[in-house]
Amino acid sequence: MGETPYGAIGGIVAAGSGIAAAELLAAATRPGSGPLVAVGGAVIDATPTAVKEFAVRELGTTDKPVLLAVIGVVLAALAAVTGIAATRWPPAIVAGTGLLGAAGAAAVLSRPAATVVDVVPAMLGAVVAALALWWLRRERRGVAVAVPETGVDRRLVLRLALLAVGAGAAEAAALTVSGQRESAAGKSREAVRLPAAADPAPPLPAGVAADFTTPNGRFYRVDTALTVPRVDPATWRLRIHGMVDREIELSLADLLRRPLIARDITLNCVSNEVGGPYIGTARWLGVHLAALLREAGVHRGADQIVARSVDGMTIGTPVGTALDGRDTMLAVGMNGAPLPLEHGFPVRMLTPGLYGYAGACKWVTELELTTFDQFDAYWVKRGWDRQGTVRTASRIDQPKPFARLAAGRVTVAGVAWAQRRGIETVEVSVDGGPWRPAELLPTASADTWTQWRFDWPATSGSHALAVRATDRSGAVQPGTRATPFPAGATGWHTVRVTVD
Ligand SMILES: Nc1nc2c(c(=O)[nH]1)N[C@H]1C(S)=C(S)[C@@H](COP(=O)(O)O)O[C@H]1N2
Ligand SMILES: [Mo]
Repeated sequence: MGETPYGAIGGIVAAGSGIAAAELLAAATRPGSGPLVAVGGAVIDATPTAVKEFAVRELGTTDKPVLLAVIGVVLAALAAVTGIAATRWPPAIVAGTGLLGAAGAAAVLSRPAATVVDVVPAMLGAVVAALALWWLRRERRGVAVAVPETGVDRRLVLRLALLAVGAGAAEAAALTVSGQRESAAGKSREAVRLPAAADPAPPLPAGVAADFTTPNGRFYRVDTALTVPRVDPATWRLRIHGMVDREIELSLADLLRRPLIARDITLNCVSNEVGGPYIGTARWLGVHLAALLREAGVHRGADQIVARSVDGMTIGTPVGTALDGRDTMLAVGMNGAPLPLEHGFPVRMLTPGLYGYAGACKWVTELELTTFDQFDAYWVKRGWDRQGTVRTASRIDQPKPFARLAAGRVTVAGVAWAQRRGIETVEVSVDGGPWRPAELLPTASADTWTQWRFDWPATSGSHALAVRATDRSGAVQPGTRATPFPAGATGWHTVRVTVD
């Protein structure tokens, strides 16, 4: 083997050692503050909206593993280049590891919750990587170690193996430590006892479909958190401040002592494509926000609530949507259980009628009363609509696209939603023909989706089924196609099928 492959492998092994050391120190001292996740977070924040939309659309929830894999490949390439350069020009050791360490430290500092000491793991990583590269320098003089026939440098191979094993062990230890924290977070969630609602959800109407409520395990998840934030419910606090007469600070126990409401509410993501999966309905338990805001005394002129989460997300919600009588809440429970960690444990916002990015901050710790003029929240900075009002929309769930069906009676079914306004009618059109009314199933309220059914006498051939909804304000869902950016997709969901 020549210098170049040794250099490349050496570079990768040295970088792996540095990263493992950094991740271990971070996991042991401040979980979630490691440089790898920080780089991922910085990349997510810097990713242009078009690329984010593409990732959400094409990759769904695998977008995060894919991102980590891409970062891994890029890092390996940079490490290999550093390693090769180091075989020719030793100062490259310091230059390369220094640059990678600085990039890691910068990414760590770019994280909202970061403090200066959080750069220590990245710096340690750079030093470990540099020492490893130095140790791996191929001996040119002195003891002859190369076996001439094969060109294999035994001592170098041994050192590479030792470093690889050490890095593997450190990485395994880091994963064990964070795994333990994770199960501790899970246990503290299980220990939370939620009181019953003082104002319970109206019972679901008779005849509601079995899949009206989305089970927690099947509820879509959309967020920018590369690792799920672990919030200790014992130390969690919510601060309500800004343009208020009296600041309020609440612990979880304080929150749970207040009268709780339970409501069925459909939540959906503005990034959902026409026909997309990012929508679900759950029975949420929480504290009505209006009461808390009245206690705080919101100043005249404050038109925006900026919710901040432990991971630095900011979500701007119009003040009006918390005070106009709708069930805007600080939710603590979802379908009879404490909020799942990935859905915002211990507390999240929920605003009926608004897309998640505008009204549903997870892992929330702060509500600041301010104005839209004064502050742009995370997604608004990236060009998304300020108001985030849910558009009237509908989806065909059955039959599936490109299904092969037998001729005869076929049930076409799906959901339609227009939270706050409610669904008035759903219509289906076959092959661009007249719109025919679908049967609406019972639903909980205007804040939940409406399930629908349509009996279709299918004849053989290939057919296009389209659906459109009309909400109770009389607005008909428009057929014009619009992308999710900047205010939610429009267009009729159309499914093509073949009937034999
Ligand atoms: N802290 C935090 N809250 C967040 C987000 C986020 O990235 N971070 N994403 C929002 C978006 S875009 C949506 S659609 C909903 C999704 O909530 P879910 O994952 O519980 O379905 O959460 C909202 N709350
Ligand atoms: Mo979203």
